[in-house]
Amino acid sequence: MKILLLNGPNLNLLGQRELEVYGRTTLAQIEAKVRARAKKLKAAVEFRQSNQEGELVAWIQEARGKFDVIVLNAAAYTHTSVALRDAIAAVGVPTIEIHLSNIHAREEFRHKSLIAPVCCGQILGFGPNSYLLALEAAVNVNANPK
Ligand code: CA2
Repeated sequence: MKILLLNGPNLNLLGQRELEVYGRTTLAQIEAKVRARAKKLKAAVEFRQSNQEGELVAWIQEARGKFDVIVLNAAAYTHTSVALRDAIAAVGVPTIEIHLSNIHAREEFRHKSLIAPVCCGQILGFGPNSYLLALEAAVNVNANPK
């Protein structure tokens, strides 16, 4: 099982700013936890972050034939990006949407996810644990076909 875990804009700042919203854990620390859990689950994980929408679109497109599942924290692009939504819809690789925070308990503009309808599910609101829960979902993604 090969999992592509993508992180969107500003997530490189985790643990450095807005500690009251996103906590003290850095993205590198999340990656280390993800790698440890993936090893236990016998899954291979590629972990990437980009601040550029086009780079995220390219990575999603390139996942076809290389990865079994995409786990995506699209960050602010969740709420704005038709390009990411179209890439997910086109790629044919099951994609799991994740967020650290509960976007529905925050500002109104965060309540809408443009990517949710083309993802197989959402995991949100559990802080860094959202990433670990998503790994569990990813390795079982074919066990619950629609
Ligand atoms: O809760 C999440 O995981 C989000 O995807 C995080 C995004 C936000 O735009 C989404 O609505 C929900 C923001 C990521 C930016 O993270 C920062 C971390 C530290 C300082 C500033 C931003």
